Amino acid sequence: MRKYAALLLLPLLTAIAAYAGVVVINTATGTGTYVANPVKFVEGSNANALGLPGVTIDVTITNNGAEADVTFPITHGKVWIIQPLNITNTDNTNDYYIWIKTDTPVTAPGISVARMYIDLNGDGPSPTEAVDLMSSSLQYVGLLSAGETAGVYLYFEVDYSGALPQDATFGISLYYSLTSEEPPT
Ligand SMILES: [Ca+2]
Repeated sequence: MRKYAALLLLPLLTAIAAYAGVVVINTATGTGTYVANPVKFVEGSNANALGLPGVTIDVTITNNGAEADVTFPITHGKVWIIQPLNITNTDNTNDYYIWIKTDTPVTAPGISVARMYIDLNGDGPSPTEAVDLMSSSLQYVGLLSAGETAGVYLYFEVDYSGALPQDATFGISLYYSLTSEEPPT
């Protein structure tokens, strides 16, 4: 009786060893098809205009409108920089959902408020179109309609006695999508 039990056990151990050594490989390929970027940065109405004495609102657009760099003056008090930049939807058929993520928040001393406004409907900046440049979260702005252009506004509050504070720098990313599903960041 004890002899049979030993014989049955042996094939079972062999089967387990065989499964552990099996590897199956499936494959996939991918192809990215280029299309022109439909939503892009373009120069605003005050691009390259004199902001305050000594400082021009300097705007550089690169990578077919996918990237922009803006320099501008700020000073003591409350400062608006009006449309250095626009965001244009060159797609005449589709609306796009717009988010802004502040990648590099403003941290300069003396700056208590720093906002970007995306005027989606041409009636000027409103609180619902505001993006906090002092917070690094992804912020939904709204829908940019087919063929429309949104004006970008910057707003700062500087309360600082004595000499001017250091330069205020920030970095943002513009997210756009045909669907309202919040994008990964
Ligand atoms: Ca507006």
